[in-house]
Amino acid sequence: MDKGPIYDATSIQVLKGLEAVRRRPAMYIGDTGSRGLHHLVFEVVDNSVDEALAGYCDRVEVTLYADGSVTVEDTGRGIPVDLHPTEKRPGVEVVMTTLHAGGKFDQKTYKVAGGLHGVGVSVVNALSEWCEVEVSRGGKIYFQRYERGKPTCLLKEVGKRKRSGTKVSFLPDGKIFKQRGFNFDLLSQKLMELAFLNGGVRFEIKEESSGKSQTYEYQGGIVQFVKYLNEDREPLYSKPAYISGEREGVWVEVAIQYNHSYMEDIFTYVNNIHTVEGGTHLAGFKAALTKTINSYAQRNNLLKNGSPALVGEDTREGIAAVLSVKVANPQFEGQTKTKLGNGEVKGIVESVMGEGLNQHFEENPSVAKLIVEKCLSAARSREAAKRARELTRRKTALDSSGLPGKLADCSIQDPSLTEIYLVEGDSAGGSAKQGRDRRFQAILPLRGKILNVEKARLDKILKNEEIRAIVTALGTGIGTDEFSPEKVRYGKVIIMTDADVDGSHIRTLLLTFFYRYMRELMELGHVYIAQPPLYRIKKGKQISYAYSDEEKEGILKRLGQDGVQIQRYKGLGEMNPEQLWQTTMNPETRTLLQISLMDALLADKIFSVLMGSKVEPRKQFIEENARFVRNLDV
Ligand code: 0RA
Repeated sequence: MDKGPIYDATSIQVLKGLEAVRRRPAMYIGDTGSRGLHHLVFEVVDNSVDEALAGYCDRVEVTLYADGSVTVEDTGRGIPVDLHPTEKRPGVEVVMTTLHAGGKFDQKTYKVAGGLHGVGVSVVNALSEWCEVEVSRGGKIYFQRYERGKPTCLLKEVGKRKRSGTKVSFLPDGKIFKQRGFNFDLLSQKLMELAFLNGGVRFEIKEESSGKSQTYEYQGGIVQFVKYLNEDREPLYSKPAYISGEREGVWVEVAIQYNHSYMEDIFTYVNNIHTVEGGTHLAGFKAALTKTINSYAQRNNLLKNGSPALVGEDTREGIAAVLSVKVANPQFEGQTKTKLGNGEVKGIVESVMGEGLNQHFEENPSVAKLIVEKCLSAARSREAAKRARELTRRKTALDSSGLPGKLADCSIQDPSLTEIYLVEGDSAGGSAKQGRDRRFQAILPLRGKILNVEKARLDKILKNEEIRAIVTALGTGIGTDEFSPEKVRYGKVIIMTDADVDGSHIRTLLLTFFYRYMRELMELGHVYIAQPPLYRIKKGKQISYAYSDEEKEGILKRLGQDGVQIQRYKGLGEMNPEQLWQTTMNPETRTLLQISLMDALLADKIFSVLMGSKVEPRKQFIEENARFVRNLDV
């Protein structure tokens, strides 16, 4: 069965398709870094989830192996194995080796067009050193292996099994990916998200080398998701509202629960893809929320006589919500292709949600009343914030150029070339000012406390002088109506703090601020953390810097112990301007840590837990996730 020609005229055509994927992988999976690598796993998992959505699969299992390979196994129908009518090859071989063949069999599932997901398992196959697929279907087990996309054998029967399913194993190609090795925690977090979005389906992940494993299964779906988001906050009432419905082939599902914080936490999904940049579905959600709350409040005389209507942001203060829509032909737009563009979806979401929410209010008047009161209080503070913002413009000590007095600006104006250092303390700020390259590096020294923005409203946040200086220096404005990331005056915003507990606290506060109020700057990769050295090691005239304890040990081994002087830097202030430049600021020699929001849900959790008001979850979280917290605090 293994003999005979594998390649005929049609399969040569096909291989040309996969060759195109290998030549320009970024076109299909976004990039060839860590993000693209992990994307491969989700490409396969998405297919399993499609089976679950079609009602055939209740389990997806991911296993990571020490050699960098991975297996995704599901209990779906199994990829068809019968001969494809026109290709004259087994369906599974066509699916594995033909671009965009995945959805052809099954028009009903919501396939993604344009986005990065849904490009098909064949892309995973093309970008793998080897790939093996095992299909259980019709009582039999079938197997085929591929190398760099090409079959190395014909599809063969290898056993018998009653249950159906698909098992895809692959090793990402070392020639294509810059680094291999999957991140258990990242994949695990994403599977948790899928488990919330697909209630009742069990997702499991295992890592062979460490023995770690996780299982996620939520019967309650997105209602449990919202409860999870609010876990570290105080909910306003106990039971989240759940609304679902369908119009014109678009499925809409919403869960909402308000909490006592001032944060707006809305996670939106299209076909299980997190739409970081929002889009028409989110617009419909917001419109329905504002309209429904206003009309309910009016009808029930909950608004004071003559008080103005609640505006959108009033109705979103302290909201935790998940919006999940399923759209047959989603159009993705935006910088990261995570913004839904389909115009019709806005009205559909608005109508489904408006109806459902109204009904929820009528059935739960006490909940409705609590929400309206919360919105009214938000409206009052919005007025106060407006006054505070005007104060920002007038009261910050600005020089003639309209910039904060303590900012040492750079001479170049082109943001693609410039960077600003936010520096802890005046003395380090002084060294940075002297040491910098003033053509493209600006310095803003920060003194005193940065406010914890998780616990305060915008009006209070804007009274904080340090934050006002940051906002003015960056030039982006702040707040729902005013924040414009495209106005940022510097391409890199670099946080530079001491390598001690205080420094790490200030760094977390600043990151929380950017995450909550300037998230797009983070998403677009503008935010960085400077990496000052921990040690200066001197032997004779030779000076080395070590950025970690391991590095220090390495250097000491190399130099030998005699006549070596080691200085441990506790603060940036201990370095003179020249040293600071050389070790931490010179683009030729420094390392910067770029903050990436690969996982928004995890980031959200980290910030709400670390900076929120409940102490117990914080302790527990730090214990359970020491690694993440450390990562954040690198
Ligand atoms: C093509 C058609 C059908 C299912 C699949 C592909 C499929 C692909 C993958 C990849 C991983 N797991 C998968 N499970 C299914 C429809 C099958 C049918 O009509 O019977």
